[in-house]
Amino acid sequence: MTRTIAALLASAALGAGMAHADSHVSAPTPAATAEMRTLDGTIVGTATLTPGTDGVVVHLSVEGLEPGAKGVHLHAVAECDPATEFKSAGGHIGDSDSTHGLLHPEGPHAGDLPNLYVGADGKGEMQAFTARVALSETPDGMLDSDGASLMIHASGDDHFTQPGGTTGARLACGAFQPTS
Ligand SMILES: [Cu+2]
Ligand SMILES: [Zn+2]
Repeated sequence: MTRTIAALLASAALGAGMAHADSHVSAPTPAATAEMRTLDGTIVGTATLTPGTDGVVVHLSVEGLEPGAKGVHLHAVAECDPATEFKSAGGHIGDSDSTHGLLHPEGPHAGDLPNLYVGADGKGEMQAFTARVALSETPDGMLDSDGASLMIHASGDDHFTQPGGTTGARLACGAFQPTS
């Protein structure tokens, strides 16, 4: 009897799977991922970029960081060299086109994002949607020849102060790699 029910459940699950496949809509998957590392090389988390119809979902998950608000930006170059204190990653994407800050009247930069909040346990998670960047391989795209990176800063971004919004030192950097 139990065996029969298990078999029925298995076939029901299979049927559901087939129905989903027939819908011709596949679940979105990240187009690029980045391993987040601090200056001493410690891996503190992962970032992903998933393209939607008119923008990109950025997801960031971290652990082992000091609690509090951390500024997060998309930087212009996929190069996280600790010897340069991560200055190798360049500035915020679009920093020559406008003013820094999600809340600045003349902003924001294309690469500006909301803050990451790290809890008392050192863990934090951020998900944000932005329509100001694209994952294209064109010069403006994040998968152009010099790529793009995600930067976590030591302090929270006030989304207004110039040039980088009170975010302080570059704490952790991740260079995006295409997943395919
Ligand atoms: Cu930054
Ligand atoms: Zn900026």
